[in-house]
Amino acid sequence: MKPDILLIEPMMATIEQSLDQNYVVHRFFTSSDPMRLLNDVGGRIRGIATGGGAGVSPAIFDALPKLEIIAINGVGTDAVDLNKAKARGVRVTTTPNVLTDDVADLGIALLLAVSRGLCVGDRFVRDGHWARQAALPLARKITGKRLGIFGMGRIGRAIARRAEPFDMKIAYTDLNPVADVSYDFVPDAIALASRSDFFVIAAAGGPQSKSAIGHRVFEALGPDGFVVNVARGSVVDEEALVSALVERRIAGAGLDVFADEPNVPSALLGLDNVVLQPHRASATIETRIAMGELVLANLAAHFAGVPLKTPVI
Ligand code: 8YV
Repeated sequence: MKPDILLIEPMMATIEQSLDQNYVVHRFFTSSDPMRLLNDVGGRIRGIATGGGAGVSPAIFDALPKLEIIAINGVGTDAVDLNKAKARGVRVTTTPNVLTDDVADLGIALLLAVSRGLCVGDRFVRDGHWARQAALPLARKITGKRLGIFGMGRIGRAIARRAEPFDMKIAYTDLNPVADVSYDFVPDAIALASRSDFFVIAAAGGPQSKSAIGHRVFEALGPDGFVVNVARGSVVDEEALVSALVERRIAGAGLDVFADEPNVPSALLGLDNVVLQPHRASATIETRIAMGELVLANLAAHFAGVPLKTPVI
């Protein structure tokens, strides 16, 4: 008998094929009446595959009395209630390491895109302004500048490594100094921002970091400073960010994540000092295959009764 699992968001076709081969897969995202689906099959579901952003809502969690494992296709656990999982004996796995490079790459890409005005330049060419000899404002240089990284975990470190060849002066904030990195540790985000030209957010989401980056950080960063966020929208006070951008109290932002995805504050849409992405830092074919394979491996290990590959709890 194949175990029943709930698939909260789509995965790559090849990964979904493997899921279908091994499980009875109930697709939450294609259901026309998801609550009815939960009513009908909730009592049989033993596993969930979900995304880091999507997680597991309390309504879903509570509708699955036989749930044994949540396999997150991502590294963030902030959208899953780990306390509830622990209390109910539900195992949770993520896909660490395999997405680090891509998220760091997109962090650097956003940093360059916003400082060099890549999207503005692209629109300028497409709209025929270049041919009409119109002027485009000068961009900002990144080589040799000061980079502040908020969150020196795996992804923060990978961003720092990529910034080194740009001769950037790197400092970071984390809960504590990180033992094996040589970059300057700055104990709080405001102090970090005041000594940064570029402020990159790479911290895990969740209560500990909620709205950690707000008005005072943007003030400390100043009108020549740029923000990049490849972590979670929840780490930023989004209203404060939007007003700082609209009023040009900071120079610009490159954003892959937002407080209420997929809703993006409409004030950002008309700004030329902002580069926007639809939460896709890990969305390359190579990485999504590797992530999907880890999800498959964790589910398989669980149902075979052998140790999980990448457990959180
Ligand atoms: C993914 C993420 O976009 O790793 C995470 O926590 O949020 C991203 O890598 C997501 O998990 C896929 O939905």
